[in-house]
Amino acid sequence: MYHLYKKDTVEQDYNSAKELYGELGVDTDAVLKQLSEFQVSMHCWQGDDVAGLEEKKEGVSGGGIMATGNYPGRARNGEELRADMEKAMSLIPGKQRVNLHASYAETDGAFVERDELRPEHFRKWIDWAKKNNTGIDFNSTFFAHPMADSGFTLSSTDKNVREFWIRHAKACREIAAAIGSELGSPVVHNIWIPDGSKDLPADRMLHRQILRDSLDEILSVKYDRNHIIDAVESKLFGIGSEAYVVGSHEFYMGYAMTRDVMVCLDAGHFHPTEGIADKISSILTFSEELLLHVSRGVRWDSDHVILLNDDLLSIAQEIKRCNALDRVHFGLDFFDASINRLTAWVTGTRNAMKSVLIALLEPTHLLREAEERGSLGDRLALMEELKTLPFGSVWNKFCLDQDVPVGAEWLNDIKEYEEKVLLNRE
Ligand code: RNT
Ligand code: ZN
Repeated sequence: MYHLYKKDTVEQDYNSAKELYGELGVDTDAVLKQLSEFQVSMHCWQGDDVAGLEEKKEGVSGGGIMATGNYPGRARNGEELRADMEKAMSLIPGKQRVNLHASYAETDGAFVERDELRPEHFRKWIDWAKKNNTGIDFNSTFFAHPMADSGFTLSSTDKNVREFWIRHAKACREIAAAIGSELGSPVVHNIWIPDGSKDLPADRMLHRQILRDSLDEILSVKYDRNHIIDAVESKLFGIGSEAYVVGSHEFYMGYAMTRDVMVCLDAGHFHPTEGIADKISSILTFSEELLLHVSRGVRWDSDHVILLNDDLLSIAQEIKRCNALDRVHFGLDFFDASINRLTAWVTGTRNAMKSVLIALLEPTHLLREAEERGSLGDRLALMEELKTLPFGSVWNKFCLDQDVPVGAEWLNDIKEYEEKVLLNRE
């Protein structure tokens, strides 16, 4: 059994932290309120290793992404996936949205091709979201499908292939808009394609022009922004697309800025030492909104469970310092099959919330004052001193208020769920 916190201790610690932050000009009660309204978009694909729920015609191909590991208990159907996700969410303070992929359609045993998907194929997800009072986000699925086998989808030179995927994306946007309208909360619809090549292409431009035109065709159908917000996600390289990725960062920056769609920055899709935090203020200078896929790159993999490390903290800090909590959509994107999948979800999502809490607790005005005075030594020293403020006491109080386990207590719940539920799955 992991240590159980005493309510009184949590309250006492919070009160002294509150006093200290108060002296620095930070109102912790107001921060807790703000944090309780902040939404993290939790990705369903951590629960089943990105397998999806489709009735498959034949074997699937990966598109350069894969979850490694074979920890027991993978969700095998929609019911199990939703139950696992619900359990994980019960251990995370704050509000979550549910991020779906088109491959999580439920079609009652019938094979439905990706370009024929309809809102009703997501009825179970929608009803479940309503019951849990959460929003939904959505992704077209351009991988794990025979039509993606050539390594090209929307940027394919083959008209048949290209048009199939254009129809798919159009169907997905219709689904997203329908869900957004039904739930009364705009659905973020994200497009990521695996297109690229293992070795040096002779014509890099051709596929990019085709991709531009395909996207224009997809986005020519207009929807109410209160129902759907479109995003495009870049990548540097993938397995099998080491030398060339059609949808690079520069490509989508240009596309998004000229077409008024959101850029999606995935933290794992850049050079190993290149963080995404610094990009936030640049993009928000020109764009109203921004989508993040918060992930963790480790060498060639871009999808490890996120840690409360400098990368994550800098992202949250930038959102706060740009005063852009309502302009940044905070999505998670990691998948680990080598540990209990709920542990992965809960660890990563709690970390996302913690990072935002730490950022909101920052007395940014003190840093700005030092900067304005030109006291750069003070600014640096202050940033370092702020690192040891008692944010943990505020976090524990947040968990207590939100009626979720404090500290590592939640691992007890996971263990019980693993024994009772997960280990009974074949
Ligand atoms: C792949 C992209 C993409 C996917 C998910 C499943 O490199 O990051 O966002 O991980 O959509
Ligand atoms: Zn991503």
